[in-house]
Amino acid sequence: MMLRPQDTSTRERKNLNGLWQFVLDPDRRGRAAGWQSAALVAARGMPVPASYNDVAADAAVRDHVGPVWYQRTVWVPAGWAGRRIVLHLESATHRATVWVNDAEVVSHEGGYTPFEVDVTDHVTPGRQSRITVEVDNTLTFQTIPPGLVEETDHGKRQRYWHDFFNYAGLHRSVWLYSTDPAHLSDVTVVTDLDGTDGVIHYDVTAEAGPDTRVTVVLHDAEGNQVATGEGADGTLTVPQVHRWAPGDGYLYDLELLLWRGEDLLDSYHQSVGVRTVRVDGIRFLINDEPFYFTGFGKHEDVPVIGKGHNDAYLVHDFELLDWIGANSFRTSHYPYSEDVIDYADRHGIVLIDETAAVGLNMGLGGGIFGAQGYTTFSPETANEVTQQVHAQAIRELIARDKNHPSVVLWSIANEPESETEAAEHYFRPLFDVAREADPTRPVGFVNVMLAPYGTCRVSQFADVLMLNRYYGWYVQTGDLDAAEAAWEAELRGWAGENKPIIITEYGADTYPGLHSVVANSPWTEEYQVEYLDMNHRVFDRIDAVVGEQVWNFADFTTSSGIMRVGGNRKGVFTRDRQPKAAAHALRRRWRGGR
Ligand code: GCB
Repeated sequence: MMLRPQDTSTRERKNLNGLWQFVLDPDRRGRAAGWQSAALVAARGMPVPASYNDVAADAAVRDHVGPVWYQRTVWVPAGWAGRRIVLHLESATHRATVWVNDAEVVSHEGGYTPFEVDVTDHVTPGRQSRITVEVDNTLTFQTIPPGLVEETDHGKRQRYWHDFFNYAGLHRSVWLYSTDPAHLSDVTVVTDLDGTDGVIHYDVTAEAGPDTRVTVVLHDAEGNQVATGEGADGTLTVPQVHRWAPGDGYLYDLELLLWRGEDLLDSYHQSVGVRTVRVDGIRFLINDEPFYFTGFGKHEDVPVIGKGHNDAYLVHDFELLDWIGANSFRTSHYPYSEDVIDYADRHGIVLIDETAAVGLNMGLGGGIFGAQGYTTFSPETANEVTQQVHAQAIRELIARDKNHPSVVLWSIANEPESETEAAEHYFRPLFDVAREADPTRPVGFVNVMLAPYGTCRVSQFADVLMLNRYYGWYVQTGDLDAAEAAWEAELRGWAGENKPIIITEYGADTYPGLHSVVANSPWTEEYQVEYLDMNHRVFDRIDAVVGEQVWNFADFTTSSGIMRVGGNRKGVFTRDRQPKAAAHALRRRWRGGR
């Protein structure tokens, strides 16, 4: 239960972004030595938000395995005397422990969801406080995503089964904020349509005494009051509602007010997009209209900053989505910054929202990744503890993003092992976890080519089939005729399941500037276009296909290996967002004459 920090008439935030002091702790000495209790020794400046890996020009930083320490001081505003003061971190990848002055205040597991702690008793308004965060990037069989640290003669080496670089650090904003001791603590909104009326169910929680009460006020985007409500939960009706719809990110503002008598104790603004999502046979319905996803799997990945959130890239990427005619993307392969989700709400971009459960598949070796020879699900590898951590990751994702109209589908994992009995046992309860946390949205997971039609034992639990396929790239390489036949044959199998199918990945590595006049020449810009055309011919022949998301929006950084040339090159844009030929081809398909 958490509300994202916000400035309102009763709330005040202080942003703690900027340069922090930073040291590596490869030998895990910091805790025993009490590094939180003094200024970090021999520290360098490190920007927040950013991954630390590429900021220093130093392999020891880039390839570091284990804890790092961030530290800064903050003046706690004098005006916050008597208020409740909270420290909020939007993410710390992959786990963190936080101290305020000498006191340990909170720890959090999972690199892509927020956490916060009441620090009122540990700070003094009008004085400075020291904030220290130990951030650990280690991945094990009991983390999401999983990994493995190998002790080699040359030091520790982090191995993992996912195809993107293990960037780490404080990737998103850090806040200190204040509220009244009696405060709002959460809100859930669920919307519906009744003819031309919009229906908004709301449920507010507060940490406040029995002598308090909640009211709500709904404004439209022009600021007109359209409905009010009394009590912590209820239903509002909006006549002639302006729906949230793909391409039309219309948002109402639901103001939550917490009162004691006539005194306003707390207020919070929750934006609300009124829309419905439903699966009906092979159709994916938004506002009861069939929706066809166009777009990409993306990454949070940019030069220097790594996985740090950056507003310039946020806006630019959405401009490029608009330019190319994409109406959606998947937050592959982890929950993205809340700034991204908010922006999608406002711009009518549809999201498939994914947990960080990527690489739960030790069969995915093939020379791409550096750790072969393990069994995915076993007492020693991904086990019941992993499953619990995974369940928690699902809960935290849904708790964070439940109120976003842009999010229409939960993806609880990317390309896990799914063809075994062990996988079936592992995943069955996780679908229940997702449905319990959110009964309103469809739930799925992303199926891998290693579990083709007829072999997958997990897709039976999914409302929507999400498939990643690389016919013409990893198989039938450079033979698009053979690829087309094989792909269509498999897809026709899935189409018999009577569920909507979204192709969540299809793509070909493409080295920008490499060309050929001869067809079927992998790595060239021409081949990427031919490859996409082939896929589109197949999709257009199969009614159950309700979406196409190309892998990937842009080139991105991976661990090193002989299958990757300066990272994964399946971007339709380069890492610095220049279009490859395929960008223009996709634009013609997705925008048509527009
Ligand atoms: C996949 C993965 C994605 C990889 C991609 C590739 O199936 O989901 O993370 O980057 O293939 O390019 O191999």
